[in-house]
Amino acid sequence: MSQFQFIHVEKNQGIALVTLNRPKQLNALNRKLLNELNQVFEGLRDDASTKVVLLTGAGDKAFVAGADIKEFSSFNGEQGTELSKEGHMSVFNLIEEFPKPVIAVVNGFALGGGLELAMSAHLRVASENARMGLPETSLGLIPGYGGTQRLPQLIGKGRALEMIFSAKMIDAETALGYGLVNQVVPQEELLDSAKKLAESFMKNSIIAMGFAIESVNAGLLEGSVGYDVEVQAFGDCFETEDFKEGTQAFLEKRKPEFPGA
Ligand code: DAK
Repeated sequence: MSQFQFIHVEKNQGIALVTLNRPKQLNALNRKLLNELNQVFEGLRDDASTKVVLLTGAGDKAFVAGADIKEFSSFNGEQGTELSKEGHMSVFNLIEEFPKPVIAVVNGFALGGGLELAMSAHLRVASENARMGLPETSLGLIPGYGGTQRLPQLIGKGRALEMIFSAKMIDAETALGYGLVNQVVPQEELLDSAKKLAESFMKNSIIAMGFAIESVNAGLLEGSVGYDVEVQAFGDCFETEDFKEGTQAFLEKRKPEFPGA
């Protein structure tokens, strides 16, 4: 599958290793990468030889440091809402509803859209140097790819809101204690540990796992309007002066001064 600019896919004995490959930008998610991710997952869903998917970032520094701030800093409210909706459907929900296990292999920073991507996977293994957070409020935004819904599902409302309000990162041990990741291992053992986990799953029925994923998701999602509210509120953020100041400050490498109100 070398037709992709930002994604590398390697298949071996039932395991597909999907590597997001923009290491100079810490694998930040731009539209092209998200589009490619959609194509990769649609291909793997229909590929009978793939039983389990591992999703990771290139390099030893980052899983994904968020959505590409340069790209989204010029979006308006309508584009924000539209792209958030599109991203939910084409990538994050596709992964969450994927009928075979998807394991996020968190090899460094997983921030903003990067943590949201890791949370859309069915489980997460992390390296000891991994750092996770939702820094969106420091940019005048809210998490717009399901983070307001999936983080409280995984770690509870109080801890989730603390992470969102503080915009601070937590380390891998704290994430393990919160239940945000399933395992923490030294970085050099990360991929092997994730592969061992995948192999242990492959001894059981992948078809049954697909039904389990569907059932677990139904229990959490059906009747929930939270994602719709997030999409709308996320778009509204793009119309605020706080958003303009937050993203400009990042690009100019300075601290933001939010006008508020
Ligand atoms: N976007 C674009 N470039 C990024 C980036 C990002 N998110 N994160 C890092 N980079 C770039 C840096 O600008 C830098 O590029 P150069 O200056 O070298 O050209 C390069 O990657 C290396 O980063 P640093 O030099 O900053 O590396 P450090 O080790 O000093 O710091 C860091 C690592 C991860 C702490 C720092 O890079 C950082 O704070 N990164 C930004 C984290 C962040 O705020 N991420 C965004 C969260 S908000 C949307 C839906 C969802 C979202 C947006 C839109 N739509 C539907 C429209 C989600 C938003 C978010 O994810």
